[in-house]
Amino acid sequence: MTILYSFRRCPYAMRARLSIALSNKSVHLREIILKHKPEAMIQVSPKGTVPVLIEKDGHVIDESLDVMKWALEDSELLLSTTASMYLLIEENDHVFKGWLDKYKYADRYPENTELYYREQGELFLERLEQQLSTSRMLFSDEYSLADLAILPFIRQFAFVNIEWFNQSKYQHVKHWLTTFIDSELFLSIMKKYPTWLDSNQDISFPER
Ligand SMILES: N[C@@H](CCC(=O)N[C@@H](CS)C(=O)NCC(=O)O)C(=O)O
Repeated sequence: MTILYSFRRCPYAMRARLSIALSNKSVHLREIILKHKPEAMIQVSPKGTVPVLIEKDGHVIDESLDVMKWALEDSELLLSTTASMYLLIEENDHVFKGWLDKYKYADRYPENTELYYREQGELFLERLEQQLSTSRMLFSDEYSLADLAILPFIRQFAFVNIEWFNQSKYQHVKHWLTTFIDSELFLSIMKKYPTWLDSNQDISFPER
């Protein structure tokens, strides 16, 4: 059985679970705690980040975007993924994510203010706002790989200061995020599971 090491609130693990939930594949979910990573996970992926997927033949996939591709292989969603979608995901992962961390933990980065970090992050929000002004999702009216990959990070950005976000000017982004958070899909990947311990039984995910 395929195994997925996951952490419920990690946006990278969320994008992996979203893709699996939308696929015809299922995994044995092992919910971990980042402070106490299981030895079995570190052994197969020493870099110690989630998600980590171990295929039936032992092959390890420990980058979230690769887990998405694994889950969605041969699916229309993956086949219709364009270069500009990958570019946007790259901007999310390599630029926006950095500002998100600094905004979220501004006290750890005193060289600039929380407001400064938020404004840097907002440059990406503005970009998304523009795209969402012409379609319900980022590239069309349907979820694309980019929506699934990026939404968990925008959710995190919003919840750093939800009062600010709710009164912000990003009407389309707000609507896009609310639709996502209220969706069956999102609820289905945010169920709470007990922490996996070596002795515990794995949990089948998704519950179908
Ligand atoms: N590039 C990796 C990043 C994954 C990542 O950084 N995950 C975080 C949790 S959200 C993590 O496991 N951090 C290790 C730690 O906090 O110890 C991916 O896309 O899978």
